[in-house]
Amino acid sequence: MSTAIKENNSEAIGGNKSEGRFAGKTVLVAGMGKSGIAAMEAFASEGASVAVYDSKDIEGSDSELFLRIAELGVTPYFNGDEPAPEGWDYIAKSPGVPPSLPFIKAALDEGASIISDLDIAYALAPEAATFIAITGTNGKTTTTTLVGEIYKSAGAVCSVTGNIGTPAIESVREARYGTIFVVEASSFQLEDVREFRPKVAAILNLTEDHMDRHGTMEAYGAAKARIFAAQSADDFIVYNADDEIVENMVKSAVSRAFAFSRTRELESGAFLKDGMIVLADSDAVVKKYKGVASGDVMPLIAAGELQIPGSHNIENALAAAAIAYCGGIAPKTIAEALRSFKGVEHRMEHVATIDGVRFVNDSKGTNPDASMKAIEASDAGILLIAGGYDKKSDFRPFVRGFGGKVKHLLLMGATAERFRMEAAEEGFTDATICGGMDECVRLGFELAEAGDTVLLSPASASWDMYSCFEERGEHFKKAVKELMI
Ligand code: UMA
Repeated sequence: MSTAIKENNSEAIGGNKSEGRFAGKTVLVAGMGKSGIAAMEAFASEGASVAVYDSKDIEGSDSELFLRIAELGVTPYFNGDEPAPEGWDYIAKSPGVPPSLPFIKAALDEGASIISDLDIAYALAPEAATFIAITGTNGKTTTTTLVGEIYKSAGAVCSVTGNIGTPAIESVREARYGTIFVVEASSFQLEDVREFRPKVAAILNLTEDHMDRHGTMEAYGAAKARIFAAQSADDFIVYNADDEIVENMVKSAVSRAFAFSRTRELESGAFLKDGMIVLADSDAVVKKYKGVASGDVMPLIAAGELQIPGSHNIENALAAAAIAYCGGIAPKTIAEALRSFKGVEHRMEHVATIDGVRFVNDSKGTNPDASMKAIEASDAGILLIAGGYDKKSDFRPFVRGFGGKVKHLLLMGATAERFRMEAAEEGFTDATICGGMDECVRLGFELAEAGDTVLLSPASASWDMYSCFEERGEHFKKAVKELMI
């Protein structure tokens, strides 16, 4: 049980731990992906009465899961079968399930509450757990991984979890006393949190994404701002001082603000000074480390020593340094971890160089802004593989940002046709719609000259053709390997 939960009164989510936090509660788990399965297991073992819903036919597609559901005595609602709205204490809604589903709205009208997977994880965390949570439109995965590496370098028992891949509910149930959870938190996971209270929360940036789900930037920003909603004055909110929207958002936080900036020097925060990544804590926002006088600038490493390319990665490194510093890690340890960090799979991952053509996997580029960062970090001569699930993003600003670096667009998936049209509106007509990944990779290689880069950075989610961006990235890597046979 985390410290903050201990301070909460009887209104806290769940109840008394000794009798099972959710004993006697009726819970409907909506969505049976990774998060839903973890929630079902957790509620069943806590003594709740559990039902599960999925629009798919789990019985027909995943017999192992269906057997487990039967073994736990859980009631299934699958394949169009919807539960009655009344009688639920909690709707444990998976992140990808929209709150607008009619049976969820009806259940809320009948008095049920939505409980987010982060609140469930927080309620079930082991004694003396600490949560660090990182959100933002882009850079979350790299920053979260890097913060995890910093904590590991410091010898901490650390679990890197959340949107990055493992549901936080699963991680907390496997963890031991005193674990530090470094959580990548998406807007889908944050929009319903009530009690989730990270010791250090961070908002990296905010640009247009997930408009199909949130509708407006205001709603999207409000969901992200939930990350600091339960914080107190003892906690920290780390934010990007170069992002005006984020800077304004954190003004309503009661926690202590600690900024990072790639463009200007700060009184307190992480920033660049003469090419060095440095920390300053002149207001003693965090604390004075031994031998560091208040006001001193603490140099970490030269930005050029980072092994992850691009200016966006300098931002990620600054953010990670600020987060870890607020979390109590000594500057020397932060510096060592920054220096040795090699990056994240599916994020500007170098796959192979064949006949002088580089193949780079940036499948994690799931929106135009993320893919823009990939373009910025690459040299001219890009054969760009893009397109996928339609999140209603506008591709025109992205195409305007190509800056002469992209030679040809290889498009696939649900957004291919709209992407091609919007590119043409911007005067970019070197585009081909392909039948899928294999064709994109083959054609990209055919069109490329030595020194060029075939870059997978789709600016779209993967869900129209794959179950996740990792699967898309693996397909790209397999298609590249086949070129070598
Ligand atoms: N489902 C319904 N009805 C619906 C929608 C979905 O029944 O209207 C069902 C699907 O049939 C499926 C299940 O819900 O069986 C999927 O649930 P989910 O989409 O919440 O997926 P999980 O497997 O639980 O994965 C989620 C995150 N997915 C999403 O937010 C879409 C994963 O983030 C995360 O890694 C995982 O929890 C563990 O925390 C992925 C993601 O794409 C990486 N995130 C988005 C992003 O980064 O942009 C936010």
